[in-house]
Amino acid sequence: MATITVMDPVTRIEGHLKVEVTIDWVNGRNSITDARCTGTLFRGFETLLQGRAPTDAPVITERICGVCPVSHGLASTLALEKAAGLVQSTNARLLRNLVLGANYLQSHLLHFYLLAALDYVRGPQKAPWTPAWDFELRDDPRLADLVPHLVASLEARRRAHEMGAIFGGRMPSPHTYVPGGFTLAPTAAAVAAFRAQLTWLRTFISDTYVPDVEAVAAVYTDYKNVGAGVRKLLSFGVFEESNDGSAKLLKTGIQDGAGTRSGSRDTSFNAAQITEHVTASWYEDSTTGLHPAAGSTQPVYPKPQGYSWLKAPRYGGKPFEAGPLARMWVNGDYRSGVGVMHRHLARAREAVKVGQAMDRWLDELQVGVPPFTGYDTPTSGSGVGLTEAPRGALGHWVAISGGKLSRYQVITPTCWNASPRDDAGVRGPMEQALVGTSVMDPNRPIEALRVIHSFDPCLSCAVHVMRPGGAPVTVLRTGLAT
Ligand code: NFE
Repeated sequence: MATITVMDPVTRIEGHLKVEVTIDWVNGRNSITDARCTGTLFRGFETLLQGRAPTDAPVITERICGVCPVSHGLASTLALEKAAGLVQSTNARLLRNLVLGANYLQSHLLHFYLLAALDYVRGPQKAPWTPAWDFELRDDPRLADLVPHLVASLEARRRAHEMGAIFGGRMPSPHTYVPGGFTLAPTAAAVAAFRAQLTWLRTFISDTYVPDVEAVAAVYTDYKNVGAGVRKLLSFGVFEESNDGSAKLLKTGIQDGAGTRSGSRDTSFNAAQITEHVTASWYEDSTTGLHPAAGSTQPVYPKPQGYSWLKAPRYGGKPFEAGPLARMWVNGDYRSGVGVMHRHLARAREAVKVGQAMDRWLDELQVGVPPFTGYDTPTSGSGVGLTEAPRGALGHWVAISGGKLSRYQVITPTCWNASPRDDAGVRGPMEQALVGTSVMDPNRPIEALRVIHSFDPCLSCAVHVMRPGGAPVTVLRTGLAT
């Protein structure tokens, strides 16, 4: 008889995700036969932005998440510049790339060492590594270095944050991303300080992070073939190499059938093909299938078919996986396969590529040249900012009317990956990746966790709570919120 195991919440991710898996005896083993991913909080940022000054948007949307605020600030800034018909200056582009790069490095290190690695090795037997599920791990000497690196990685992540703050002013949530440019002009001293941190981090990435991921992939090599999912990959492209955004370090495109003989790559990505379905989401049914530029956020809870606060984004009506594997695949940098270990390997190799490009962008910076070239809020207009957050494709769609924001829609990477079923009843990428996964112990399905963690989900980005009429939040000088 089938068992239904509910992981609520899934731990060692960002934000609050509930995953329900149905486990049944199939062909002589326990296998996941169905899965439902639930975002358990309403985000509401779209609704609270309406009627505000457009220049508020980068500051407010950076609060969607503390792990990838830079991406939200950038997407918002790009959307506002599109609406105003502005093109960024060279120095603004380079500074945006450098702070975003710092954020990528801290996020990738955080994901592997603090969130995913404990699926493969036992951490020190004290908090924060305990309590933990007791399950069988592979005892292999190739993993011996990984445990001390769980602690060593903390310094690496701190350095990445400190590096981003050199140009970003603070981390997380830098306020240097503004329509019209960037608020800080680079000095020679800042460039030198940034390069010193970057050099240390690039060494850590190449000598520690990449070997650790490769060791896990070698010991758990069977996990290359676990959790493939939809095999449709999507990248909006990121790290602009030209001021108009036509050239990017990681290119825009989609890949259908990744890892199969009949796979086809399509670089003619068309953002008009994006829609959001809400049949299985707690939003008004009449708003399903809308393009985000015409999007609507009308919560309805409960409703009969609803099981998530995440909408279900679709490209050409189909679910697509977003993330480092999608980016690296579309760009031609990693095409070894699709599955749990391929996601980890592609993420680590992306860190190498981004770190290398950051060194070049530092060389290209024009010391002393102001990166802000002016911005006037248009009376009306619309624009889209498409970029890539560490976890995948991120889009902000804005409309301005009477000089105020009249519409704002955000689609985050985790909405693509952890989406619920769409209007056709088709499961989202993470749900599809879970189905078919073998499980040793239905009460402690570590195999399911490995699949989930490989996507690096962030439910903070995907959903957020808002308390209309709630008590105001007071921020004390110590930085603690009451
Ligand atoms: Ni909260 Fe985020 C990233 C965005 S994921 S971390 O990367 O956008 O949905």
